[in-house]
Amino acid sequence: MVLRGIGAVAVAGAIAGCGGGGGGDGGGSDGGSDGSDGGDGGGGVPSEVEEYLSETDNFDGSLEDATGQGEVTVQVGTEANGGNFGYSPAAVRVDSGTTVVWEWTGQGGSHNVVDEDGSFESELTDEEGFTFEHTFDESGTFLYFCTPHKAVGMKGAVVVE
Ligand SMILES: [Cu+2]
Repeated sequence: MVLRGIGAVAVAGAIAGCGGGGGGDGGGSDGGSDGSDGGDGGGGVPSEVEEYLSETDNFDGSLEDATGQGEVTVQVGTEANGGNFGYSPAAVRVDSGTTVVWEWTGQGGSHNVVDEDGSFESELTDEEGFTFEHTFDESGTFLYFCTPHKAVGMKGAVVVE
């Protein structure tokens, strides 16, 4: 029953098509151009990042684009905020799955890397060459700070796409 119904519709369609007649089949509209001109929307700085880093003097208002890299290094204890109290770059954009490696310069006393939401936290150390890493598997915005120097603006952000 059901099959028969469908068949009838198909036949009717075919007949209609034939009747429509004649014309040269046209092939058609190849134009198309497929839309999607890159773009991708990237580039914007989340307002929570701008707000969080508003008193971080080495944040220039943009995110360092580190997408397409499996691993990114952020220096800890670079010259900023009235001493060697900066993360550099202060704000990065990465793909999910990227590992961020923080590397201590040994300048500016003891620093650490503490996520505001508790996703990660390093030791507090002044050891040059010390590293701490975290792999960002989920997209989102991560804000972090250095405990002794948060008050002077030693803060950073990782935006994970
Ligand atoms: Cu610090």
